[in-house]
Amino acid sequence: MLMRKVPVFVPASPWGLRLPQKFLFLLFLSGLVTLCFGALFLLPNSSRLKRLFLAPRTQQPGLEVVAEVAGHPLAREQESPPNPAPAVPAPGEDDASSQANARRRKGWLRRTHPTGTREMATAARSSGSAALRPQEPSIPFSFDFHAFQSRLRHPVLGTRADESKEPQSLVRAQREKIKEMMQFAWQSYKRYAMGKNELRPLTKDGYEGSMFGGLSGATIIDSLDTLYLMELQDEFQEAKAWVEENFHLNVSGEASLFEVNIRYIGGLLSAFYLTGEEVFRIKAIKLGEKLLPAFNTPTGIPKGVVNFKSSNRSWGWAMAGSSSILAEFGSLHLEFLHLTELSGNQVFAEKVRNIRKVLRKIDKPFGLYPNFLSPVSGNWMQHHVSVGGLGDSFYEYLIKSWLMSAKTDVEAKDMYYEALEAIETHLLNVSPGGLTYIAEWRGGILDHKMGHLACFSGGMIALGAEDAKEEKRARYRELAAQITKTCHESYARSDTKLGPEAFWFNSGREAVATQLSESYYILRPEVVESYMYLWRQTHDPIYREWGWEVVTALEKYCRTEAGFSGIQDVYSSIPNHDNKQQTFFLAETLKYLYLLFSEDDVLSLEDWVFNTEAHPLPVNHSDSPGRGGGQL
Ligand code: DMJ
Repeated sequence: MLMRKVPVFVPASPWGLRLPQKFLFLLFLSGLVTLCFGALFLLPNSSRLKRLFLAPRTQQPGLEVVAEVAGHPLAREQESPPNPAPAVPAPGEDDASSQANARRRKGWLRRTHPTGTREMATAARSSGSAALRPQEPSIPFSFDFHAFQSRLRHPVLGTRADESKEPQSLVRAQREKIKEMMQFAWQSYKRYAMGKNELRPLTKDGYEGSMFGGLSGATIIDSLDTLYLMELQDEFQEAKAWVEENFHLNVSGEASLFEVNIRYIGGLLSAFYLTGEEVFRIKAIKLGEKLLPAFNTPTGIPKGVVNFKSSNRSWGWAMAGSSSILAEFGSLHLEFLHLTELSGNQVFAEKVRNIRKVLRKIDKPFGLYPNFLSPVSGNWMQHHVSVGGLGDSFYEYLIKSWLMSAKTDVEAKDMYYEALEAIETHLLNVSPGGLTYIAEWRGGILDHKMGHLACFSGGMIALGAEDAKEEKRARYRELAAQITKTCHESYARSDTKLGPEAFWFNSGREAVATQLSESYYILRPEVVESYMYLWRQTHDPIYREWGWEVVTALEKYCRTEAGFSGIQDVYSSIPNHDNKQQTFFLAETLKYLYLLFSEDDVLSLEDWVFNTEAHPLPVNHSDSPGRGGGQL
């Protein structure tokens, strides 16, 4: 039987092509696509098309971040959940990248102007505005940096009136010395630890620590505004370039909400407000978004630890992990309002307004704010009250919220003066030797000690004195001076002329540490911070004298071959270094010292408030013409 050969079934394509024909057709098609795609590079102004078609890796690093914040498809770092609030508009990307590169090539703010100062601010303005060019109608920009700058009452870096009057003055030389210290601290960090969070000057290496959830470069971001202020232009450029190229947010560790906020967010916000450089604004907002999950609690009081990857928790040591800390959740207000101002995203302001609401409502024992609060129930967890560690910057942010709002946030003002009244009544003491101090309160019992951290309060009370009720103003000025004098005593009574971490007033001893574990000095700023505010308020030369004592002591006991280090015992004149150059030494201690020896119009207090890491944030001068709907 003849078997008929069954034809092999070759399915025809919809166009009736057989396999070899199909292959040839596809080959031709792919060639055509490659040709068209390649042609994009040859077109004269193809950047817009490139933006449509190219993958993120081909963009400038700074631009990738712009895209991330804008929710742009180019987003490379997809670490955070999609932002439910309106996306931050991106600036003109092409202009920003090419001009930023050009600026880097030329060197930013070269000394074409003899004095720097006003001119420097102008140069920064144009540099910033170039990065923000609003000509791209499809990508509107919501923050008008020019208008913001025009509202400032003083040039950012002042007029340097003292330099023209007395070019060789002592104060100028002192300022120069502090600038040299900053340069040395920066260069040492750069040489041995660039990109790490902190420098270890003895071992000459870097240290990441565990507070920042995998974020790096804390020293760089904390230093940006100090470098700018001191006109260390090359160093500022180095820092900025690092932020543009290496500051990545795709981390997944556990971080302190407070520390990331005051150092990173604060540092980036200030750098933006001083320079108008978009990269700082964008990174600040993006990082701010990463902090938002910490607020997912029944009360909206955030937990202290934010897990950049998953859930959040309170500090294990804070009431067995169940409490949030007053100084931490109470020190977000300034930065978060500015995040809203710069992003148009209300979510940041809502978070801190809610914290305010909870605190306003809750019962306060004797009008005092205890340090631990449950983010679940909204109840106090313990009756420990302190103007030092755990409580400190909460009070600071109340008065500064009032000032930053250009004196419109009356609620903050009222809360501040009510709290201060309670502190005065229940915590304030005068020692037998006549030293005024703020003790710590434990359910009605006083610990007669003050921490170094509490020494910021002299400056805070001075800053708030002017807006107190008429009958309290002189009292608060005097109180500020007395507390600052006590803190100076804690320095003067040590062998190194640097102050201990905590000092006591009991058993006949006054303003000294009573045990070795409290005798260390880790380059903290609070005492010189108060000198700076008291100087600006009184112009009493004693504050510059005291400030200079600190400079001398830092040089003698804390300067090492490879940077500055804390010391373990201020009562020993043979220093035992702790091998850490803290980031706040560059952000705060050196900045406040420099300002102490500067004219009052340098970062004028009319225009700026300093966050608790000494990063200047602008006052909302909403009375000025052209003000556009600010939130502060
Ligand atoms: C800084 O990080 C801040 O000033 C904070 O408010 C308290 N402690 C350090 C410096 O001592």
